[in-house]
Amino acid sequence: MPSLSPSPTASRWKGFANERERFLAAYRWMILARIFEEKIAALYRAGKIVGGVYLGRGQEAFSVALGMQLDQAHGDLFAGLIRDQGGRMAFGETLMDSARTYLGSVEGPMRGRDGNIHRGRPTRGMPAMISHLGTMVAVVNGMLMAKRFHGRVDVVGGVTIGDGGTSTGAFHEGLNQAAVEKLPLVVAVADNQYAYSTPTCHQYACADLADRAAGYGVRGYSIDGTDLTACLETFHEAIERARRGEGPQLVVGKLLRLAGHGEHDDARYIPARKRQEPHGGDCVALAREKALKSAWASAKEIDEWHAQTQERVEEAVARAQSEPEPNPFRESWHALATKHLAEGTPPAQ
Ligand SMILES: Cc1ncc(C[n+]2csc(CCOP(=O)(O)OP(=O)(O)O)c2C)c(N)n1
Ligand SMILES: [Mg+2]
Repeated sequence: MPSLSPSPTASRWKGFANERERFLAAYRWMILARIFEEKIAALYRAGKIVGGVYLGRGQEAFSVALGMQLDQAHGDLFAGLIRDQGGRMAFGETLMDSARTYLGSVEGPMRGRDGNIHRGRPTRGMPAMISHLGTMVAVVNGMLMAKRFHGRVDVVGGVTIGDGGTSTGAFHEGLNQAAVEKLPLVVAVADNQYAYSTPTCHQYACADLADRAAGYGVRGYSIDGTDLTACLETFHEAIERARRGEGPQLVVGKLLRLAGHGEHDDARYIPARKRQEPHGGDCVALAREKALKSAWASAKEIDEWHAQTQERVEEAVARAQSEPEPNPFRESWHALATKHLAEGTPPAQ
């Protein structure tokens, strides 16, 4: 979506000519994710969305910085969770795939049969999300091992998880396996201070989740997940190290969930003072401030990006709303993974 397209020459900024271009491209993905999710939340409140709506508000910088710097065309993988609208789109998911899945269109990758966040396109490096926390690590491990068996050792898999998800057995088993197999895996832990209403003091006893990296024998990073530049630089390094064969990288981003667990939750258990504390800021507002302060963009330009994005989102949603739902009498209810149904391709008539 950003007009600032990657140039093949630069390396430090992963295909972008300079820091400004990379930063603004990421910022514009963040704006798209924020505006799209606000629209989806409004539709949810109007009763137009079936199932839950979970927002990545406050986590866009951390999510986009990983998704944008992985290389879909090269064969990299990105497995996002419920707060990764930004990362998914920055990696390569189209706005129409997102809109169609939320609105139950038969034209979407899940043929309108699986809702909202459980969407993906495995053949394009995006496995469909499994809700059971921690399990996506093993899924990406398996995809990376399959690539390895086919001689591809230069692809990287990105997988995201929350602070709560790191307490599961599946997360431990997956990360341990990736470490032992030295898989090119980048694990992004969005430590947003809550799992539903459980604060992190009841979630883990170590000082920082990145401290666990040593126990797995992997490299750990702990960063301010609201600082887009820090996110971009850290994920750039983590991806490059994984690609060079240095094994899994564990990146922990400190931030705050700026929404309820889902839109059904008003988050009244999160004290207002948290927003004034370190890592409690809004990464989209902070990125705007930095863009203005660095004279990388003017307020007018940013306002125009917002207006254009809003229009694009309205168009995508209107189009998805005008499309049919799956016809229960004609639809084949086989798993979407079966060959003839893969990723939304309709069965041969
Ligand atoms: C194994 C498992 N246990 C419980 C749940 C129910 N559940 C869904 S989201 C969630 C909270 C997740 O918190 P966290 O990992 O911190 O992610 P966040 O929602 O904060 O992004 C829970 C407990 C689940 N999906 N899977
Ligand atoms: Mg959490």
